[in-house]
Amino acid sequence: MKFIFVTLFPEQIKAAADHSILRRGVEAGAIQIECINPRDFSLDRHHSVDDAPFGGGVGMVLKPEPMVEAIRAARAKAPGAPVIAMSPGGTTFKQALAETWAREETGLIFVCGHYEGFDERIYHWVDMKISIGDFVLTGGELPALMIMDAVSRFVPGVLGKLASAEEDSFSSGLLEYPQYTRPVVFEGMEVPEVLRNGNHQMIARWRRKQALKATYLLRPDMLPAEPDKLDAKLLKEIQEELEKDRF
Ligand code: 4GY
Repeated sequence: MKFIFVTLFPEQIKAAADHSILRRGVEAGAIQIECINPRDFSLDRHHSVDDAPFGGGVGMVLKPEPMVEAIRAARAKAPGAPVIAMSPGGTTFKQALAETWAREETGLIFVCGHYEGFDERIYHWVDMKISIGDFVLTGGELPALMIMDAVSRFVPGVLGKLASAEEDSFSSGLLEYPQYTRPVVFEGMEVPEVLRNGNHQMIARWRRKQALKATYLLRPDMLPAEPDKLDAKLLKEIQEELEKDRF
């Protein structure tokens, strides 16, 4: 899977991808990361990439020429790849999109802005605007890195053999069940007995119930509209237990 970043700060991208699972993914050849710097396409003497906004106001705006030439260079390296601009005003990124994009054989192109933003005309060369949440950052690099990270987990060869992105929280449609490791008792808090007795059917049932309970309490909007027989039974148990605990 090829990720191309159009960015004025390629070092930030390379540093973030140089650790842990992403680094292994690169070393294994499962993902490739490339950066294209608009500054390399600036034609003036000072290699400038920004300028003052027409109409006045604070800050600087990214000039269209170097930005668009950098996007063209990215498109040439990944023909057919969607060009995604990171913007707080875009559509909110979701786990389902991470799964979809991991199957994108053309790769992905992220356009990262800085300062007060892009000259509006660059959006003519962009396929979509994506936001990672309702807040404003200093640049699009961190959002683009977050998206690459979420997408990479679904690319074959990135997670270890035993881990699967499809099996974890959100992909299952529920929040994660609690996990424990040694010691059995930590500062007076014990690992639930069911996880230690080796009954795999009971463990699976307990985990499903805990995932449903966490989702019921924290993200009821994510619960299945039409739960199957087991989920319906577990949800009923959860509600009855919570009701009992109120007194
Ligand atoms: N939130 N989601 C975000 C962001 C920074 C000025 C354009 C976000 O995606 N991007 O805050 N980006 C801005 C900074 C130029 C990008």
